[in-house]
Amino acid sequence: MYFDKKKAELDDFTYPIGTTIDRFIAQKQAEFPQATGELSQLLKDIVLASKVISREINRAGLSGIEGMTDEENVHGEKQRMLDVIADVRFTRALVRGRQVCGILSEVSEGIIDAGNPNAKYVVVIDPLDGSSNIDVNIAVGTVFSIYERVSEPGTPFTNEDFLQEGDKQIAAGYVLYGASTMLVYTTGYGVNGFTYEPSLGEYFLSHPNIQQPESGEYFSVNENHFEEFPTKIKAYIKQCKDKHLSTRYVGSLVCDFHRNLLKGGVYLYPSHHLSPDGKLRLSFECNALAMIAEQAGGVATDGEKRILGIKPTWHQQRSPFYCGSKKMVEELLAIDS
Ligand code: P6P
Repeated sequence: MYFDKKKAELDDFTYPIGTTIDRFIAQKQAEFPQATGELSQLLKDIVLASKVISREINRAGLSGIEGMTDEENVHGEKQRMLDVIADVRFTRALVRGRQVCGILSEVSEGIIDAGNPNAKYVVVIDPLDGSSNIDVNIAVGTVFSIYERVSEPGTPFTNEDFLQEGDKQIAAGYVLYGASTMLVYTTGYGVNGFTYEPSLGEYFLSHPNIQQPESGEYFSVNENHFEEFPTKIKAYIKQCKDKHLSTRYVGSLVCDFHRNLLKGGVYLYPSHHLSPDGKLRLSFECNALAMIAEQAGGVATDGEKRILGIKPTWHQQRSPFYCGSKKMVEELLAIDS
């Protein structure tokens, strides 16, 4: 005999599941009648690869893929297996999605030819930033930038396509493989965050229209080379301590950036004698996060110039990186050098 469930009892089973990322992307595309759907497809290709990487990371400890390969990257740094796996997953999804003509990956040597010379977009990606943290189960991230190529569609891509300043980004975002997997991105019209529900294999809009608090209680910096930091930075760090702000430094850029984005705070990676141009890479890490920060009301600078206005001269160009809550970064910039 069937029980007649009262409507109120059904509410537990009929609550709205929310907006999936695919539906969100489609809704945003509809706001631009001239949109062809190429950017939407490209974003979905990144979403797909991120789901696969989320699964690999969440079982890394069991599948023996936490260790190192015998490969080195362009900096002579040993590559981890998950770096390579993430690189393969993202580049394969992008190539098969057919919306990019070329991919510049922090893991791969040189520009990857996507075999789609008519595609109008290029992607610059750090497939797995902070991957050394995986062995100790600390969150890591993917950082990506989407640019419109400057070379003619139908011709081979050029080096210039991958040396554009951050202001030229069509879209930028990151994936944080943390306690939950989140994808946060912008196309220049605000910042939105999506949380992955593995049991459904879907991202759902969980953080609409993210606004970075104008100030915050956190500053993120590794002070191992404090004495060699620029004077302005040393003075700013002392200011933070005098205000009893809290140091929060995970050593995983996307993690630190995401916390500061939601709670308010500032991330500092200064130049010092061992890294005269800073450690972070302008094209692979700084530009995407700087676009997200500015779109959310924050500020991103190299200590003098806006990050997004810096024209890279080479793919691996590094930059000092000071990024976060508007008032906190402005206080840093206001300090006389
Ligand atoms: P340090 C990871 O290697 C990374 O690129 C970022 O994710 C992180 O914020 C930074 O370097 C950590 O660098 O010198 O503090 O170990």
